[in-house]
Amino acid sequence: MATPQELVPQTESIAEVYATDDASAQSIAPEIKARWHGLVSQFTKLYGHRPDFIARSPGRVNIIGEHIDYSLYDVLPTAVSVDMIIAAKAIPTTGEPLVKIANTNPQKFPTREFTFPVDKDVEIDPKHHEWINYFKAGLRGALQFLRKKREGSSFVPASLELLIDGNVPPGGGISSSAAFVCSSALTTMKANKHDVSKQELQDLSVVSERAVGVYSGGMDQAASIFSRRGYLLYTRFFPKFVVQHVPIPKAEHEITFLMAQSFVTSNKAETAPRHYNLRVAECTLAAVVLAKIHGVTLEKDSSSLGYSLRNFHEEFMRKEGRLQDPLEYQLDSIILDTTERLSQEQGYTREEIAKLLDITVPELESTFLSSFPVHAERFLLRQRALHCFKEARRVLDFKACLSNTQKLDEKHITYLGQLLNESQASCRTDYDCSCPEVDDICAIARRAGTWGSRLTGAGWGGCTVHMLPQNKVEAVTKALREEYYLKHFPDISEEKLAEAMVISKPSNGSFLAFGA
Ligand code: NG1
Ligand code: MG
Repeated sequence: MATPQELVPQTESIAEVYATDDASAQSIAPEIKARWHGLVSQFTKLYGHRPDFIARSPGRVNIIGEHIDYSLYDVLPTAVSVDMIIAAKAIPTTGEPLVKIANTNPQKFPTREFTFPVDKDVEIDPKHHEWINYFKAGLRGALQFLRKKREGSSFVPASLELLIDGNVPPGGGISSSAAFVCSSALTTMKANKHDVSKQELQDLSVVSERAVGVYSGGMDQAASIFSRRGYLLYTRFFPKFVVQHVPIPKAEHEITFLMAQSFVTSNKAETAPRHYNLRVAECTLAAVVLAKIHGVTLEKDSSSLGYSLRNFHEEFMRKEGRLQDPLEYQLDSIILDTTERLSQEQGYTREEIAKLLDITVPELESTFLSSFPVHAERFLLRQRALHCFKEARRVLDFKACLSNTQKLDEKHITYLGQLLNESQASCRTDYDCSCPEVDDICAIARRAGTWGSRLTGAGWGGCTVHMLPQNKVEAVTKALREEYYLKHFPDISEEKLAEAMVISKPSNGSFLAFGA
């Protein structure tokens, strides 16, 4: 049986690779190495000297477990090979620290310079959406961490010269934002001589990314930081954060994951009050309403609004004396119970929720709906909670199927594909986070031979992921090309088409590179 590596030690440091050391340099995929070398020579041309190091963090694809990380349920993503690499040189600061930040694509991402105060937070204006905001988010989080660590001694952050190169499509559902924030925080740490552990980088990157205005969970950062080449990353958030590397067993026909962009861009910063952040609020409200119905008290947890469905789950099962039961059975009971208790298909108004919680509407708003703007008349607690519990169950089933066998047979594979398809159906109906284009892509891909097809990431556009046999890749990409891309975007260039569909190989997470 393939044995997944047990928990990654919380203190494990970020990997460091050296151009002069064959063994460590070999652990890196050739396409990443080529970009790393190119970036060093461009940096040297731009600033007149070589960078000290390169910090790198990749994008991610979520295989299964959508929109449940902020409810603190387990997810199963992995890093992809597209990434953000930052060449950096630390310069001793005189006066206020100065950041010079350039991009290898200056037309799209113009060069900027800014200073920031030594002892106050770096300012970010989420309303003024600028590419360097994500760098500032990582910088701010890392500096908060370093200030705390060096309390008592006077800490003057280094000034920075930076050159950034990214090939994760922005707004494309594979988390360019986490790649950017994690690599920025890592850059700041290294430039200020702190050897950050993976766990530290995870904690501060999640908080940093919220500074940009989205109340996300921790999945993207975990995948970007902890993933290992060739493995999926089973990520647990409750009761505390742990990860496990899960190998994909052999199968008769080699299993391939294909990512296909919809090219429908959902700008989260803008749509969050009706989409992403509203879902976070709905899940939180479902958790507190269910807790109230069952007479259990929730302690605050690490989710963005402090009360999660996973936390309710735990307390409910504790009350029932069922914490020893397998999680799968616990979830089954909770699904049945929720179907009965949260019966309003049409959703719940603020007044109705306040009444259920025995509080006033202003109290409800100040406790749960004031950290960020939420635009909604009705909150679909039933549908959101049911999606969450059922999706959590599918993650457990998917992982069990991978872990319990050495070789996947036809039956296993059909089952895995079915879980992916059920996840998509639930995202479309109960969670309402798909869109017609994504549904169309999934239908075309299935007809052409995928085992399972679904959206990946936040949805409302973005990216899709497909599980298929290697020998069907050609048929599926051809069908998507003809029936989706050329139909929706008749003027699409060959270059853009090549970017649209990518075979996603589970890749390595963040690392620092030296030399070249
Ligand atoms: P995207 O928008 O694809 O980066 C978001 C969240 C995740 C997770 C997924 C849905 C951020 C940074 N990430 O991903 O935490 O909730 O949606 O599963 O907002
Ligand atoms: Mg993102």
